[in-house]
Amino acid sequence: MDPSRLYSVRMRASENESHENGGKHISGGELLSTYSDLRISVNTLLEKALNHSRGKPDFLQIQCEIVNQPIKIVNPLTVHTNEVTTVEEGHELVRNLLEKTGVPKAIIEKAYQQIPEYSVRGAILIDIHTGERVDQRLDKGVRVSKMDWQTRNFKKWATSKAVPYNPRLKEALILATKVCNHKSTIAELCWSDDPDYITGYVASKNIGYQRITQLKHYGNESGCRIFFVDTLSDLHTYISYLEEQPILVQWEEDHDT
Ligand code: PML
Ligand code: MG
Ligand code: MG
Ligand code: MG
Repeated sequence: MDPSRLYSVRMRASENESHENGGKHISGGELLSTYSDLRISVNTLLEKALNHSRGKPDFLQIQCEIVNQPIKIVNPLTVHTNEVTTVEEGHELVRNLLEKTGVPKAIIEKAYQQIPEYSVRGAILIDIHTGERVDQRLDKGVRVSKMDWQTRNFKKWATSKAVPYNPRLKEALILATKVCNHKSTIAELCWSDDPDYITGYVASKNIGYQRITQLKHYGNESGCRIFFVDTLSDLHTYISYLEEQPILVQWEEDHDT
């Protein structure tokens, strides 16, 4: 990849009108591409939008934009898969892991009480001291963007760690790695809004990317993505890191801890 000419390629798809007109979110996707790979890259995201378990989109947008800022290279978070036998056991583990990252118990419970109220496309930001949502982005939330992981390096990493070449894991791990790389992020909690995918995760710089095999029941289309943040002196700078700072995840064996 020639890092001097990378394009950010973004896709979003919805049903019953566009997202801003109240349509149902179907799919979103992000990648970084060279100019010569743009056709393939656009096609990858087009395929993702057209074959989706949440439905067939009637609004679909793919946008390509040159990246002008310098790209930061980041080592992937370490991955661990926790097998659980019930959704309840899954959420018990979420609570334990979040506490380990430094989110107080009371704030975890407050966040859980708020989850059913959210129907947000992106992520919501919760302050770990007050338990209040601080992003002010309503139903849009914050969309983490401008990030990727070159296929060859991802495959090398996956083989070495005996992790499956799961594109979903890859996308989520890229996002979690970017989010947890910022010092104001204490932890991320996520599970998919896709009815056919029930594995989710808790991630932080210290505990890594902890997959949990059941965080909802099949058929459920409610997802969750929360970033627990330490008091942000500058919300604008934090959100602009998430949306604008280009990140390439790259596994360097010697930097692996
Ligand atoms: C999503 O599908 O939007 C999130 C998937 C999170 C879990 C991915 C994994 O580690 O399997
Ligand atoms: Mg998505
Ligand atoms: Mg790629
Ligand atoms: Mg989804």
